[in-house]
Amino acid sequence: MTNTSAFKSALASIAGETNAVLDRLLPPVPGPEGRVVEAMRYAALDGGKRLRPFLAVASSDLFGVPRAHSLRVGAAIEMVHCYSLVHDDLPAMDDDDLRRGRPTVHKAFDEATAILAGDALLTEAFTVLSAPETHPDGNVRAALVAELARAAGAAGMVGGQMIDLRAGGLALDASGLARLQNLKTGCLIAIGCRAGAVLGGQSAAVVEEMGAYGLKMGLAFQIADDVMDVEGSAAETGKATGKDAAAGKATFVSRLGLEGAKNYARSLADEAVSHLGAFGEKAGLLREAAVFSATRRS
Ligand code: GRG
Repeated sequence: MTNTSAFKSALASIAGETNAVLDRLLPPVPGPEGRVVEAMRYAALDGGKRLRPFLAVASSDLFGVPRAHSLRVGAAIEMVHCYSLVHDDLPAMDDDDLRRGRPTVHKAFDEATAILAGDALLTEAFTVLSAPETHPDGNVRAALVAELARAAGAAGMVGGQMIDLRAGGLALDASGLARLQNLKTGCLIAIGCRAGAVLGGQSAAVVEEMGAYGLKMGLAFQIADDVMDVEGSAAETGKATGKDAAAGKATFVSRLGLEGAKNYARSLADEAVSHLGAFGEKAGLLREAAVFSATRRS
């Protein structure tokens, strides 16, 4: 098996395990409130690469963390990711009709239900992290809660989304774009890598090193998204393409050119890999994940 196919098969297998955990964590409920749970399940099940759970599990594997723990952390991060997609697709934000090859949540349900489903996915993630099934040590659980809160909030994803919504008026250059994307997308990608080290009881220095890997691979991942918006089709990506150019949005492609953006993504993947040096062969899947992020087509 080549390294890349080993990565793809690990990604698929962790996605399958994550889907089963999410299914168990989000059971349908009867009564009128059941509609929001139905929308949460629509948003969180059936679809998505599950890259963030993969990173949480593969990073945890470096430190011998039981899968039962790392899969719950991966599922919690995925809930936050799914909430961000549901809200990002709303008319008040990106106004998208298609996500993961299906109608977005506000199209399949309605806007109010989509807002509530996103809110409930976000809060449910913290219920999962704070439960003893996630880790027997309350200090570790508190550290995970703090990590996810920081990554998702105004100092992370929400802050990045705010900059993005204002970006038209900010005339961002490539380094301004990198900051935006580190906040908007990178923090939530990096948190899975950091969480693996936290679950494994590692020092702050190791948590930082894993986070640096995650941030760089996350930026490569985002640049590949900009490239796909120019080169990809909706059939390949499962969402509308060509939107950035149509909206006149600053992207890595508009700032660096198509080849410049691809080269930057590749060099970030190399930098990401340089943070894994201490783990030798054990980090093979994470190295491949960085390459995938820089060169992906979906
Ligand atoms: C609404 C608070 C709030 C934040 C939204 C992350 C985000 C912030 C919006 C997503 C917008 C977007 C399409 C960004 C491009 C990169 C990205 C995060 C793509 C989606 O992630 P994937 O490719 O998706 O991991 P799947 O469907 O595979 O999970």
